[in-house]
Amino acid sequence: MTITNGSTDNKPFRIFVGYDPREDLAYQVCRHSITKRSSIPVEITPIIQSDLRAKGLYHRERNNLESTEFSFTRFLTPHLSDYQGWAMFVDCDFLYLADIKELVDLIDDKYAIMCVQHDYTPKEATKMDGAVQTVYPRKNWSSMVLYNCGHDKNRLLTPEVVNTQSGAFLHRFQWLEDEEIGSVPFVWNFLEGHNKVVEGESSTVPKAVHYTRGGPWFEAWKDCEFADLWLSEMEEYNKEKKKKEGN
Ligand SMILES: [Mn+2]
Repeated sequence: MTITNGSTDNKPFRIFVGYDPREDLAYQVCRHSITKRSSIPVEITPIIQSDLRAKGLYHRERNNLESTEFSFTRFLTPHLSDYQGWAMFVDCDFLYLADIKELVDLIDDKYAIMCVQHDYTPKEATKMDGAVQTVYPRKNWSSMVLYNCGHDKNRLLTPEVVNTQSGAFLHRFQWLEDEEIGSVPFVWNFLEGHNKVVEGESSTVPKAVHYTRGGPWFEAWKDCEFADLWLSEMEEYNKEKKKKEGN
């Protein structure tokens, strides 16, 4: 299969990161963790709800079941990519530990989307800063998705659909048939507190940690698993930021 917008042409690989003002630092560190390790050009854009509202692309009323500001806006990824090529959406609560090129190399044009297909029921009733956690099939699948934006089926994902369809329709990818959803190894959406590293099995070592319960940028989660990795990445980000500001 040929890749329409991966590492084989000169266009940067587009990455949209869900942005929430309450988690600005998480976004900055996630972004830093991608760019620092990437051997291919990437274009990283935060998905900011207030910007999309100002542009008239988003007008849903906020619902208290939405734990982040990008619960629905993430599904604008194909539209924001002009329904061309491939693009990735990822939550801001990810820490990348591997070169994003390895993920781009898995892209297969026969799929409309590709993601980690978790079989997962969360133990916690609440997450992050007390927002309500809801349980549904395909939980967490939409948190990191490679979108084949040029695929005919994704043309159905218009701003109108994103603004009016139910959370179930969108998060369960109900505009697609099952066989149009490709699978990516779980290590690319390694759920902190759920997925485990098996000693001696390199295929279980996370390439991207997803602090889905809340990460070390929240006081309550500063001692979570892989917190040390996130904190050292944050220190490095802060140092580089200071250096840039000094110049
Ligand atoms: Mn998340």
